[in-house]
Amino acid sequence: MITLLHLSDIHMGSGFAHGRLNPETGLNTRLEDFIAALTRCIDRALAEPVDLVLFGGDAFPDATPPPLVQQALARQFCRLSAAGIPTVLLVGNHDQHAQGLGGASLSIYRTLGVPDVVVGDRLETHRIDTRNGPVQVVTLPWLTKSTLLTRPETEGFSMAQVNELLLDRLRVALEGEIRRLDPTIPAILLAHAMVDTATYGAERFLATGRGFNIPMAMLARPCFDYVALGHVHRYQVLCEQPLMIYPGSIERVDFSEEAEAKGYLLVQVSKENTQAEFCSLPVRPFKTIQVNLTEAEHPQSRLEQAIAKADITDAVVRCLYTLRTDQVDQVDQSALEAILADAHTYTLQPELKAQTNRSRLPELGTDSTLDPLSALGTYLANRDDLSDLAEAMMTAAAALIADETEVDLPPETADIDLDDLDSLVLEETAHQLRLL
Ligand SMILES: [Mn+2]
Repeated sequence: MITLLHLSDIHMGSGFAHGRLNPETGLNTRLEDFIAALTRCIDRALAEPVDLVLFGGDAFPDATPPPLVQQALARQFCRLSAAGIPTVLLVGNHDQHAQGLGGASLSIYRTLGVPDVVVGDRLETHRIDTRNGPVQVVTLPWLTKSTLLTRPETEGFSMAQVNELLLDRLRVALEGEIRRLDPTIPAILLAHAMVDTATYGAERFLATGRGFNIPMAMLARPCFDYVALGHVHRYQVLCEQPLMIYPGSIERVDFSEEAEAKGYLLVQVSKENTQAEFCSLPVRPFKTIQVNLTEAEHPQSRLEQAIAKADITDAVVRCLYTLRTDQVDQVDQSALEAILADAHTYTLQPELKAQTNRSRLPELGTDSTLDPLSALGTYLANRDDLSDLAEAMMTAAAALIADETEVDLPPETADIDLDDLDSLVLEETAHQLRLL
């Protein structure tokens, strides 16, 4: 039996806006929180000690973390290396560099030849000798179109067709790895992917790359004794046989993770019966206080009551309140700030209730016979702030409506790599245009 620790989605260096400067260390307190969470994971791996550590991808918010952040992560993983605990670092979408292949932020470990560290930046099977015997780990990093397909192969294809083609290629490539597995040795699939049956988390707001969903059945293969996932920030068990789990992120990246438990998994892998235990981490609480003051007779005391009721000590707090324009003078911000002083950090986010509905352009009216391009043209003609982009938007919209995937954009957008454009968003725009 192999005991392993499975963690994922560290995102070290993100969410600084929710922290403050620690005058004693000169560091943002949220960086310190993320370091503390990772340190606890590594402490546990060493204390057990586990035979293997699997990291499911997304080490940093992007592939070029500042040296300080890069070092903070390396310092923790090097403790595993020093203890002789094999570690697999999988490349997530946030670790990939837009230019070139491979995980720029993680491949440094391979370049330096850090002992017992394996970098999973392609679909590959690694045979790893642990102190409790050998194990096979198939790494499946975040896939993009360029990982499995060349540009000419996808020319003239719609996004849906490209996704189909990608899945076909993946099916064949994964089958190749599976057939080469030794059935007498425990086998694990470590994948950074959006599995179609997962419940979404913050990752859907964070991902800028073009990704695609993988059907669960493609990964839930009986040859695997455990399927270790990364990418979705919410802890969830997707499948029991084989056991397939997203451990989620180890710290809260933003408010969308307010209610989620954060932690890592301790997994006992065997050919007969794999068991996993979710171990929660004592991460910093996030607290949303939401109050509608528009009907309140005494907005200030109503707001103060709501804050007093919430457990804000050491929490990252946001206070969202709606009020009428005539109530603005009745809210004393400095008094609120005094009450919120026990919070780790806080933001006050007042929203004025609109007195009138937003007016539509009369030209757009309710005339449903207007074609999408004319509608977009009318809209742009009324938006002086978009005049620089108007021509490019019209060209792009026309191409999208014609279902063309290659869009010739004007020179001012030439520094944008088309592969980085989230064409799903563009497609969505096209759909909305059709609905105008
Ligand atoms: Mn991800």
